[in-house]
Amino acid sequence: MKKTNLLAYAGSTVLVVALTACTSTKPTATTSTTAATNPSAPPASAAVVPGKAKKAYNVQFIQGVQGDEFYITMQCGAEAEAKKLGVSVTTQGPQKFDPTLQKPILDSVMAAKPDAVMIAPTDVTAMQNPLQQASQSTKVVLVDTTTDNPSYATSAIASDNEGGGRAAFDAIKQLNPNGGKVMVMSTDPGVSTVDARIKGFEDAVKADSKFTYLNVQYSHNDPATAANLMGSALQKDPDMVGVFAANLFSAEGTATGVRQANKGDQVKVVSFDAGPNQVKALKEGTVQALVAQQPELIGQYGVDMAVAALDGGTVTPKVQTGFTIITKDNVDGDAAAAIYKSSC
Ligand code: T6T
Repeated sequence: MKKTNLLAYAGSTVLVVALTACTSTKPTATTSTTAATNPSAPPASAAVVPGKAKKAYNVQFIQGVQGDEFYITMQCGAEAEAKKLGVSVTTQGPQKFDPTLQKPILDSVMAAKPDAVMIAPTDVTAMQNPLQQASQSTKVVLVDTTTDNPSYATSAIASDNEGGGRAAFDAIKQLNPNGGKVMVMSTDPGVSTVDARIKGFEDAVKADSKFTYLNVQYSHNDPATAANLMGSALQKDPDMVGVFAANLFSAEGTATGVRQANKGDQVKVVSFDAGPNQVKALKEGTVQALVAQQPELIGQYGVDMAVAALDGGTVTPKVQTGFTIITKDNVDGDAAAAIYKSSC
């Protein structure tokens, strides 16, 4: 695989909102959207952040799930920004990526009357009404995921997930120029981010006659389930050439399943996210490319937007962050900074 090809593709597809530098104490943003020329560099040309918040606001961050390096890294970005602005961020998340576990956390957070809630909703439908209701008494900032109708939100900050799915297919295509059968390993239907990634990937596969789209398998965000599903899928389609794993936990399980089936030479795996276990699989050669998001930046912008709204400043309703495509060739070089953290 040629590093330059993958990186060039990523550079041409990563869309970011460019925020203009300014010394104002409130975030202001241009509406321009630019292509990142270097996907390993932060996508925003210059982030505009308030100097200090007008008050020591209390921002509550509710993750999609605890212990996920994507959300841990987001927490690090949020906490660093909060410190800079003179506000507080408290973080908690459900044990599983599950709205029945996340809603009670939102309820208890709301009972304490926070100034703002920054949340990654775990389901597009189940979290719609609870968040709409919450927005009547607090600022709601969506980070990463969204719900069916996010019009209640002060701001929504996320990756270009559909574009990331397309980028994943392009990586698989470069690894398998002759085409073949490919599939997706996902989490659960109803998660906005992974659903968008699947769409981007599926549309791209279906537009390329050399490739056959098998299906999407749902691992419930559990690596062991993903590994089992992968083993069965390879028994059914032993000539499969590629898998797109749509997030961190499905990727961990996919790598295990491919390794256990001894199919590492034949099946090329490209996954979203860049947790430490995924990086290990990349270095070992079970996974060929990682589409790393910018969770730290998402957390930072989340706090910026909450503070801007509370201060009565300018809020950008939708902020899109970029990607870094990590391969074996750049993992220890200019892409190292894109690897997610296990602690702040
Ligand atoms: O991929 C991220 C996140 O973007 C997605 O919404 C859920 O899964 C992750 O947290 C990775 O585990």
